[in-house]
Amino acid sequence: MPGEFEKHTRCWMLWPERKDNWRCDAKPAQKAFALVAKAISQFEPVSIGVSTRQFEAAVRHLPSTITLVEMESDDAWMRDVGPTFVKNQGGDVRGVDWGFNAWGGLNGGLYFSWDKDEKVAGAVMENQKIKGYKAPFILEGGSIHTDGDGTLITTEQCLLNPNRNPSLSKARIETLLKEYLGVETILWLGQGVYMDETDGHVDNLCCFIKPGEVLLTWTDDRSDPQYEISCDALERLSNARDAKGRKLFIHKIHQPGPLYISAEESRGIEQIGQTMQREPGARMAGSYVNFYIANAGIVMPLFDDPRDTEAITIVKALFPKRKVIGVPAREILLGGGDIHCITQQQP
Ligand code: KQY
Repeated sequence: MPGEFEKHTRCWMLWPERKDNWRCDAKPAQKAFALVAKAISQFEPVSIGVSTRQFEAAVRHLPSTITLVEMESDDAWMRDVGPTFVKNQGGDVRGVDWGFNAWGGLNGGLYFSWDKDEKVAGAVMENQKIKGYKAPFILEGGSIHTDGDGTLITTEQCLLNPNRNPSLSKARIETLLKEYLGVETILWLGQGVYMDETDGHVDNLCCFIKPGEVLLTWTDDRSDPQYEISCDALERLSNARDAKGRKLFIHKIHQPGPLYISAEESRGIEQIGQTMQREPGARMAGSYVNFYIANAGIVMPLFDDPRDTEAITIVKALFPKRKVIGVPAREILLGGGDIHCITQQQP
């Protein structure tokens, strides 16, 4: 699995529409997704899977340079329901189609059912005429990051969660990750970002900038539950060696907020029985690490927060050769994830 910072042929997204996850008929989320797609399309082609019902709305929001592909899904998290692309030495690309259970199935999953989501990876590969491998276990793309040089980072909270693959041991999961992604070393972090509804996806906590360098979400506030989580991750990363025997260089980026759902935002979501409830005052797992690395750019979430300026400065310094575009992303965060979670790079 190449690092995200390696060359892409395109970026895949899905169009949001479910009213029980996106407020006000998903209109504000659609605007935010369109801004993300337009920003990424400055750097690489973008394809978006859209349901038949939403096709006209998507056409209205998006420039014709963005390709719309008719595709059904249960929600809009392409990182998690799309294929994870892998590439061999000869440059052949294949997709890995993981099992998906809406982040926990009937034991803490976020909605029921997820049968349309399960078909998204296949639909993307078919669209691109790319062959794939069907992996016999549950995994979401947001729960892994690789450096393209043999190392993968993930969290115990997610991959060892009994609501994912209860019959698989840690050792068996490591073997499967090695087989399907061609990695040699797995670096296990503990928990993901505080209150992350995915059971701690690594893509909200920590990512590779390049082989040997990671960026970790941080807080200086010792009274914030995030402090312990980030300290634990820092310690594990500081003691780690990657697949090439390197010690990691660890950069920190301070979290925004903390950010909470407002009463108005909560009111705008249609509360239907089988979907996660979004109560006013609930803390959101906001993080600047949840950005997308495009070919010559970075598309990063902003939250209209005092920490935004510092976050942009850090990301610009880490990626001096890429143009950094900040996109207002609170509406995406309200749905439970962010820019990285709604995108998937195709090498
Ligand atoms: O972290 C991600 N990769 C996805 C977030 C999904 C949230 C579902 N409501």
